[in-house]
Amino acid sequence: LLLERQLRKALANEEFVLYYQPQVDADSGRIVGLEALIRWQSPELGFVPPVSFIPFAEESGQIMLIDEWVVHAVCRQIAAWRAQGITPPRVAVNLSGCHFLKKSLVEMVAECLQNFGLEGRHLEVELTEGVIMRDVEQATATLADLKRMGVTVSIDDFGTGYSSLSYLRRFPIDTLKIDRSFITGVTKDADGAAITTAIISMATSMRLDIVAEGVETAEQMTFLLDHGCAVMQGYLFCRPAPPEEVTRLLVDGL
Ligand code: G
Ligand code: G
Ligand code: MN
Ligand code: NA
Repeated sequence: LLLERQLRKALANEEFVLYYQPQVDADSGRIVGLEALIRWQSPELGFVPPVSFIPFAEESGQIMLIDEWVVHAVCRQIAAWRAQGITPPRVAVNLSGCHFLKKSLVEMVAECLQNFGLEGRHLEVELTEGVIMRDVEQATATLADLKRMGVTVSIDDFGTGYSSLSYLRRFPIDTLKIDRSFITGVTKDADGAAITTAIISMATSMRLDIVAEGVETAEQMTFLLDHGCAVMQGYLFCRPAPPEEVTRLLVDGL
């Protein structure tokens, strides 16, 4: 297959790059986290967004190598910032479900951290709800191993999957990321506001951290602050940006 060959070449030739989007404490304006987002700059195809190749990479099995590249590249970047005297916040990586459920994941993460002299607390893993429910036993073991290492775990797109709420108690999860579709609705429709308010109050009572995704307007920000959610990610604060720009933001602030 053509795309399969192109992805193999992309890995070999370092055609992938990572952008980072800040997670901001809207009260203080401080950057409290970063999410790494992969981009493929192909000489033949041009700029290819992740939605156009991640699903294919998951089918072809190449996602394992891509995820490994991402974790490695993130650790390399964190180490580079630290070497420059910058203390970066925790960096979140999106891991594909098929990868998360492999036993080798924990070793791979541990090895990357060790290679760059980092600790688990430097890294966060983002998963979707469906991934955990697909194989509860394996997911439980992996989450426990990550927890022991100090790596935190957040649930991405929260509210859009199968929310068996009981799993939130059983699994060592640190953060819920409220899906962008609800945030878009908070100031527009009753459902968006109700669901967002319910997620915030549930997360708060379970002592989980919350991140609101896709915050684009000041009205959305105000709604979230008024309802007890201070950490936000979205175009209102910053688009995903290349490392040089993020370096500047970490030094000078937003
Ligand atoms: O900017 P955005 O188009 O980056 O990302 C689109 C989707 O691609 C997101 O839902 C995200 O989960 C996924 N994605 C982005 N970066 C990565 C990555 O490094 N690994 C995996 N597996 N998925 C990613
Ligand atoms: O992993 P996840 O599915 O959460 O990926 C986040 C996606 O949302 C990325 O594609 C990122 O570029 C995108 N994104 C981040 N902030 C905003 C925003 O404020 N508005 C919109 N429309 N998309 C956003
Ligand atoms: Mn994500
Ligand atoms: Na998301």
